[in-house]
Amino acid sequence: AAKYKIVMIRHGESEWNQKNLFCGWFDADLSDKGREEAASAGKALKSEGYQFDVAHTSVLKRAQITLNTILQEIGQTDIPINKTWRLNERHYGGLTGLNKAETAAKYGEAQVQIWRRSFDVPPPAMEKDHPYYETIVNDPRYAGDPKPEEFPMFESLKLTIERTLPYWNNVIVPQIKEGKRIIIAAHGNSLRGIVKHLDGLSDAAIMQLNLPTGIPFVYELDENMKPVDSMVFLGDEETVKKAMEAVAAQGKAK
Ligand code: DG2
Repeated sequence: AAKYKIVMIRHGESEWNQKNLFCGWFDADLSDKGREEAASAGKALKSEGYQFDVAHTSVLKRAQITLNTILQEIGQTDIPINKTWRLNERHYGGLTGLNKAETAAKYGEAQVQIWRRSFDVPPPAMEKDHPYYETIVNDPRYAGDPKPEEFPMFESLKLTIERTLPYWNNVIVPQIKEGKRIIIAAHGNSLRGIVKHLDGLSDAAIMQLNLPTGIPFVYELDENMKPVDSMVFLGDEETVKKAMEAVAAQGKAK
């Protein structure tokens, strides 16, 4: 039987999602549409009576603004918010800032599909002469954490999971077990990592999952943290399906 419930959400559409650019650790803002998605998500949670004790998010503002908007909508701006790079989007390495459709036109859709969705093939590294290298590496929010030797220059989904799961297991799970009601506002790929873990999806199965922006989803877990109900979106099925297909299609050459 279900004992715990946890809500997760990928941030609303960012300005870089809108422009179809690989974003990763670049700190893009939400687009106007993304702000609306965040507000709608908050309203949907409110109408179902959701309240939370603790929130977790990344250090990136697209996730934080989404979370803050939701908390405003549900009248809970005062709950503790934990921010961690471990929930950041996967680091898109040298692809950061490139247009996904143009990259598909240049390298082929199959290659872009591998870069976006393969489990363990990483994107090329972000080199020192990359236009966003300095901005990301010298960002004061990362001073000391991650440690210089763990600071990524690229990440596959596998590498993303390796730094997200310790946070899930060591910080979030104990809170769930204490009975805390939790919301996580994060990113397409950091959340795919958590979903893969919870649902025990194979490396092949997780390739097929595209998370839509700004639609909350709920997991009901038993006492052993096994899902009784997986990824139940607070949105109508057709809208969710279309939004997932649109994310998948971002890697097509136009
Ligand atoms: C997107 C995900 O991350 O891209 O980094 O471009 O969730 O922060 O918008 P998010 C990015 P895809 O893996 O879907 O291409």
